[in-house]
Amino acid sequence: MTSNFPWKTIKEYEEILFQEYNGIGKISINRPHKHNAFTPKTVQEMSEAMELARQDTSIGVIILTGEGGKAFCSGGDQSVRGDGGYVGQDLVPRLNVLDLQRQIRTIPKPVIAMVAGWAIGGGHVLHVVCDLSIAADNARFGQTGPNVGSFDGGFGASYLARVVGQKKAREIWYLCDQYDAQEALQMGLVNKVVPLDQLEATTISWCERILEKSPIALRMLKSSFNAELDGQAGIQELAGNATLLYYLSDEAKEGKNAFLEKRKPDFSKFPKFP
Ligand code: S0N
Repeated sequence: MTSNFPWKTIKEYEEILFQEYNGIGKISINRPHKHNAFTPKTVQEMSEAMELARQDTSIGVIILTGEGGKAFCSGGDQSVRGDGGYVGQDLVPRLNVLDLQRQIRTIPKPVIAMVAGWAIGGGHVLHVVCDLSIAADNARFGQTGPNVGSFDGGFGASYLARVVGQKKAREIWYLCDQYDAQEALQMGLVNKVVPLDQLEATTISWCERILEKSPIALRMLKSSFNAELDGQAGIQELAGNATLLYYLSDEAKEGKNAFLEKRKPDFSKFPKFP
């Protein structure tokens, strides 16, 4: 699937592409020969790119995808799965995709999964944890864990159940069936289905519409959606954003300035809202 947009590389990696276009960051798994299955290195590169996208104030929205048009991601690369996790070049077993899932969930910018082809296993969970999912008509979704000797009982089970409901989530995991794009749309697993040749243009168009919106409103909304489900970690995220807003106020600035000026702060002029 060739791109019609002038993406610029932000940083070169071995197993992913990390690019930017007009305030949109794109992180793309580049292992199409394995249906974009991830190794510990793929995940480590995605994590670094996600952090760079977070820190880059010119990026307002991130697309997560896979190269080749035949797969978004087919999960953990089973050929490097060892005892205790997926084994990287340092021979240490890891399941570092869990860290990436949390990054996607907590980065204060919308993350959109652009899904062509297979979104399977741990690759399916990656699209589930994204804020939005746009699917090509060739997309196929499913979990394989109970067939291949694994399971994701974290976001892969609990958040999936929040998205599609308990009965459907249990069906997805217990039967390990594969679902086409229309079925995914019907169960609320994806936001939109488009022909494959319109996938990128549609995703960019959604990103551009999001970029027109207030970044702080989007940030607050993302952490508000998370807070209901994520317990203390969710409240911390939402409260961090409340603190950010408070820092921006004259009232908070008065406290800081008074300290630096070695005087008593005067908060009397600030309204005590009802
Ligand atoms: C996607 C499938 C159904 C596509 O079938 P198709 O079209 O017939 O293509 P294939 O010929 O099978 O594949 C093309 C080439 O790609 C290789 N390949 C595909 N997927 C993988 C993979 N996951 N690992 C390694 N290689 C893969 C094929 O081998 C083939 O290569 P060649 O041409 O050289 O033979 C089909 O490919 C399929 O079923 N794939 C496997 C899907 C799967 O089971 N994935 C792993 C699921 N588990 C995880 O992802 C674990 C990670 C995880 O997220 C997790 C997180 C938290 C807690 C636990 C877990 C956990 O589940 O362990």
